[in-house]
Amino acid sequence: MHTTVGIIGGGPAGLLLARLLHNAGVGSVVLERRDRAYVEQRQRAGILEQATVDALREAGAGERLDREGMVHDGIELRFGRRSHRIDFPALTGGRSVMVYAQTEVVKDLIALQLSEGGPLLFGAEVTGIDGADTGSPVVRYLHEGRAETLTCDYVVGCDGFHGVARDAVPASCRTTYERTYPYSWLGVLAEAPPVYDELVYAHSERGFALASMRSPSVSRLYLQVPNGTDPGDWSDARVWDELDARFATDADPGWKLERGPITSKSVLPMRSHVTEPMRHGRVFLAGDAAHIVPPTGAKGLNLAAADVIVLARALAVRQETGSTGLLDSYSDTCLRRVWRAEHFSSFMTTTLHTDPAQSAFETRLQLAQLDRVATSAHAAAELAENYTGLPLPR
Ligand code: FAS
Ligand code: PHB
Repeated sequence: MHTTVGIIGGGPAGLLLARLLHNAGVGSVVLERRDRAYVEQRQRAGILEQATVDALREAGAGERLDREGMVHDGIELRFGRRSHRIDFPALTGGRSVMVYAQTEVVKDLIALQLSEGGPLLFGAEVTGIDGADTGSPVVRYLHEGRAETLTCDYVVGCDGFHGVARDAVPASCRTTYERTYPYSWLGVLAEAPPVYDELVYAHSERGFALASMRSPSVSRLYLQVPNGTDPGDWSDARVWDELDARFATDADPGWKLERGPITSKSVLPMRSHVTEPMRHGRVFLAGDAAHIVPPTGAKGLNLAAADVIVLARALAVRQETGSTGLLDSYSDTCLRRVWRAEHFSSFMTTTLHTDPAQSAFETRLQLAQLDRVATSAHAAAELAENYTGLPLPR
């Protein structure tokens, strides 16, 4: 098979790229290792920045998003047993976020791609890329037990953190930046109506907690837990008791979450990771294949979308005019945004979580920073601007 753009990975980055290229008349093929059911049920992000929502609408995937997505104009911070609301539109000149789960974004994009797009192959495991430095790189993959090849003008690695595309950037040209964190998240999905209108981020001496949602009847909740935690050690009752303890405030001591059956429990380690450059020859990296952020800033999915929005425009301009200017600046353009999001995500993570080894002095510094956000419009605006997402490079 030959195509203009070979896309490795059918996650949000790969699927959105294929849609934007389809709409720009640029041919592509998506190779996804797992089957459709697996990719569509994989619980991940839940918050969409305005730029991501705009791109999904432009890609033709806005109909269900606009019908079922929940616009949120703020978040609540809880710390020192008090609470403070961050008003996004007031602090950012009108911006907000959308609560719409990654699972639903992926379902919408897959349905579109299969109904009116280029080839999307499930169960196609890419094993390597040859000729990244040539004019026609070749993607090797296994499909239905057969070894196959796809020749391309360009290859885009949207294959996530554990993918193979990153290896196409020779170690001699690649720089890796990484930070790990001394805690993880226990994430639960519960058939329980969220009793909070907006997401609640809580700093407590017992550790971090986050109350998010998937719909008016399904809650998505997170607890800071030690690395290596076994979800099996957390009974439903223990999860709910701990959540209530961490969200407690003096102003409303009776406030409690509505409880319901917990349908999934998983432990997510925290990591910050950046690979530079995000391009080598005719191979480009996008999304988690190039960078990982801890989810406290809700940036993961949105960064992946930002990468492919920039790349789709660059590939469309190259096809229309032959100019490779935007392709040549792709890595630098995206890395500026990536490092901003890395900084914000690390700030949110280290300010809101309690490192088991931290001193009482460090805890005081965290509370002083949170008090600053609660009492200074400038500090609150800084958080709101980053959370709602900085404008994409034009
Ligand atoms: P993805 O990892 O989503 O997709 C990569 C795809 O490539 C996968 O479908 C994989 O099967 C496929 N693939 C891999 N190797 C392949 C190969 N060799 N051949 C073919 N296909 C291959 N972000 C938030 O903002 N909030 C959250 O709560 C949140 N929770 C997360 C929970 C987890 C467990 C993880 C891992 C991430 C979470 N994130 C969260 C971040 C998440 O949203 C990612 O940023 C987002 O999925 C990135 O999308 P992609 O870059 O498309 O990578
Ligand atoms: C989620 O809804 O899964 C979610 C929301 C905000 C975050 C992380 C995860 O910061």
